[in-house]
Amino acid sequence: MEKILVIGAGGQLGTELTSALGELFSNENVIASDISKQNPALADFSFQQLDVMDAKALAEVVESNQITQIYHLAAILSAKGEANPQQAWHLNMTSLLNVLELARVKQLRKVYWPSSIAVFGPSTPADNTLQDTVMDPNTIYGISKQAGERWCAYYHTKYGVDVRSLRYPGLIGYKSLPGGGTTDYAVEIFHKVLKKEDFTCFLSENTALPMMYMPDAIKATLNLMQAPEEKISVRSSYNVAGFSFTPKELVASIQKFHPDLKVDYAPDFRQQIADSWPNSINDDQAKKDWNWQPDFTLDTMTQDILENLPDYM
Ligand code: AKB
Repeated sequence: MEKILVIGAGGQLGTELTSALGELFSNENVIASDISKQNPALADFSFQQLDVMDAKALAEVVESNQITQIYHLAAILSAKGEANPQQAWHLNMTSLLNVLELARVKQLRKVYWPSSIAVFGPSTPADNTLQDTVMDPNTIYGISKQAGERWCAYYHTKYGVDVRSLRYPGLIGYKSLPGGGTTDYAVEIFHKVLKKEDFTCFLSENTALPMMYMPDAIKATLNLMQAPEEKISVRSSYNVAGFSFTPKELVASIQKFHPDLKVDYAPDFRQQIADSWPNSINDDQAKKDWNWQPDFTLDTMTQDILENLPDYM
């Protein structure tokens, strides 16, 4: 029987992934944890307030709950990381090392840790970016994700830890808000339109970025984690793609339902981060290894969010 610990369960991805894991393994086998107090969306789960930087406290939670798998989602994202690079590096790296080391010592069955398209940089070919290509990240978040990928591959090769990872594009969901990313505009705009407010976008209108709708991100994560071990040929982190769009294309998609939406563009420091990331991602390896296929397009996502977001606002 599997007992799962989700670290960073109160965040944008965590709240939805914890629910999905509860459906798969049943809620009593999933322990939600976060440095913040319990998110009301996690009311149906056992909750541990936990600072993953405290290796001893982490080991105690794992031991007392007989945890067999960890999903470690806590991280400082790209835009927020630039405000305090030392802190972002420290949190993103030390927390991962605490988890990997515990997985080695306790022989945990599986570990999940998200990487990001932020591992790519200005010299990476921007269109249809391949799994294996130039990587020169220039945000501290991207640098920590690239180093983290190497640590994951190292723990797998050297100690046999079954750690798996995806390079998420920008994740868009309606159930919770993102915090501190460069792709956050694509969530904020939906809140503005439903409040009938104008939107000022912090990226320029033609900035194409890889994005993914949350149900596809959850599906990709669960598919990867359930794939037989011998199918996992990438032990750093898999490229996965949903779709790519520019702010202008997202606005046009929303305007099919809300023609009165007004947007202006005031690019800030996040523009430079976005410009260093790919426009689109090649995920052939994920398709080949564990049959990855996204379900949503830009327009089907837009429609789904506009229908469902009002219940969460
Ligand atoms: C961010 O914008 O920092 C994240 C990411 C792409 O990893 N959403």
